Amino acid sequence: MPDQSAVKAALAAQKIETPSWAYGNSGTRFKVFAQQGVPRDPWEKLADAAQVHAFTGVAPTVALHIPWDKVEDYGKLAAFAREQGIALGAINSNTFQDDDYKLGSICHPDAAIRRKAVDHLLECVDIMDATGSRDLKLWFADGTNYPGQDDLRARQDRLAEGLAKVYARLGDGQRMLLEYKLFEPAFYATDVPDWGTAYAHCLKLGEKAQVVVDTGHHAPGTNIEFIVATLLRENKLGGFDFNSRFYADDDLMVGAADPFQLFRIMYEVVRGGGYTDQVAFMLDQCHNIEAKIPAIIRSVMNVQEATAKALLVDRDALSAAQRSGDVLEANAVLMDAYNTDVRPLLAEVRKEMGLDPDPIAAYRRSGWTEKIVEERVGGQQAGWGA
Ligand code: AOS
Ligand code: ZN
Ligand code: ZN
Repeated sequence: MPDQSAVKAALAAQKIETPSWAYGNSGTRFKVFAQQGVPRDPWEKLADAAQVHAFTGVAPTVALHIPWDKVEDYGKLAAFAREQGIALGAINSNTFQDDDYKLGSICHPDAAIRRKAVDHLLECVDIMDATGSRDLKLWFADGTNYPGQDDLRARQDRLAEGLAKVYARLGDGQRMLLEYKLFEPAFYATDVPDWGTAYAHCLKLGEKAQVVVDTGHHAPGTNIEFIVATLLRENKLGGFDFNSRFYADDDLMVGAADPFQLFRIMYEVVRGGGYTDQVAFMLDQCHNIEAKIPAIIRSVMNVQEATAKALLVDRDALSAAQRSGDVLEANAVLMDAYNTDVRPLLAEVRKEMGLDPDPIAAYRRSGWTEKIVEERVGGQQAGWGA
């Protein structure tokens, strides 16, 4: 059996990044239901993120999205984050909300549009310099809707060219995380549709380029843990965008739709030596109908629970069963860990960290919700419609 104190230490050391856009109002293309007390600017998003960290102890960074979180002085924003007891995390670029990008951004047939997109990405690296962020997270909405609309191979060439320009600008200790997505908003062909395409580009770019796995970006039934295992083997897993999906890119709370899948993913992370700072655990979610801060706390806890179960797998017993070809026993060892109620263990970890064992109850008692509802009038939309 894994050593309990080592498991607890590993859980206490976990870092889960929350996304700034999860704190703002969001919805589907049918309706955005505004909530009271949501942040009106990036500063207030950071103040909310600091609450999540204060009650969980494992959410010390917040991902920014440019331009949704545009400010005059990013150094000042980073200093404000530090005052709140947190830090700024990955910088997410946006090359999808401008009329110019109708036919794509860095894959666009027109060189002037490609230049504009690359300039935005370079600006994001400038922002990383100011905030001290390590990771530039790239997700491209580029693709085509109709066969023949554009040349699939030429688009790959343009993608490689644009990425290389941004890669060349990365400083020491900075990384580029390339996210793939099977579908949406392009429906016939997406320019970075799968881990293989992302991997091929990252491999050519160099070691500062890594693949990011968004759990909502696959076809139904995809074995995501296999992708995780493969990328880790190749030293190309840069991180995760965690969320849950029932149908498509639903961006629901991680661990809500399929906690077993999350456990299997976390097991491959642990098994593959990926439980280090090199693999970023980020949330990429929108809380459209539920209260946002408690939902983000719940999401962090869901990741912690899956991680705890993954750490509890009796790996010696598992490999003994695997070596002897004992199919049922091997499966049982894995399921034993998955079926363990890890909530008491995590409550102990929290107590040892000086935290309340029940972060959601503690948050609710804190009066923060009442305070922001009273103080903030006219909350900001996350910027993300669907
Ligand atoms: C889009 O589908 C991707 O998941 C992005 O990672 C993300 O949701 C968006 O870029 C917000 O920054
Ligand atoms: Zn994502
Ligand atoms: Zn997504």
